[in-house]
Amino acid sequence: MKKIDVCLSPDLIHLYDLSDKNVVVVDILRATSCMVAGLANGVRSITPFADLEACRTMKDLGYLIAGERGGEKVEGFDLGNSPLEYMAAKVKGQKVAVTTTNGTVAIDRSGKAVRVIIGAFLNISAVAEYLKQKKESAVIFCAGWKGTVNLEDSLYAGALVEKLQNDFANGSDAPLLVQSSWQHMKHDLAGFIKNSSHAKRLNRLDIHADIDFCMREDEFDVVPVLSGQELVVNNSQA
Ligand code: 3SL
Repeated sequence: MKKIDVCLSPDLIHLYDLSDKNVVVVDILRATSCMVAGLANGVRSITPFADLEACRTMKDLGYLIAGERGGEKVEGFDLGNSPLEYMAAKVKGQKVAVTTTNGTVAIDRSGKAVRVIIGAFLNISAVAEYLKQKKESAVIFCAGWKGTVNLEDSLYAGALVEKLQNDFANGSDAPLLVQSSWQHMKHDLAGFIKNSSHAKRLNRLDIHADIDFCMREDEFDVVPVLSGQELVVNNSQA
């Protein structure tokens, strides 16, 4: 039987052999929620960069450049890191290059995987169905915060493990851990997330609408996958 495993921090990913697995990268607040929202709303492609200055150079190649540090839009960039910005008319049909504190770092560290898939609550069922159709085992890779574990990514992992439980066996104790947390907190997701460290960090930016939006389940049915260097909507079922 295929296995599902969960990596709770980018600093632990070296412990996982990704070479024969699909990886679902998740950064609920807010990087992967932005990517899902953007690609579902007509953004042509999203190219992730761990390095800010490398991302900035993409402006000269005709890309819109997006990114945050400390949650705030980087000076001189076209977009910050709000999923609502990614759905604006000016972004439709455009190629976006993006850099964020944790999300794009996790994508960067997933390079050895068979497929890199972008997950969020916004497309959770679409991702679950996609993984079920594939023959490979999978790792849910939580972006966390600067190497530490966070609540919202771990709860997403628990929710996805729950959706996969009939098709995948647990690869370690981590899926069991996150699934029990999800079962405990899913009835008041917004309430628990409000008390998470990153929601508190973001409160000073007054972006409650972003946080509420990122908690919505199954708003979109797209599955973004990494194709070469860029994330695109999976159309081919490749
Ligand atoms: O760390 C990240 O990748 C970001 O999503 C963080 S923030 O929500 O923009 O602060």
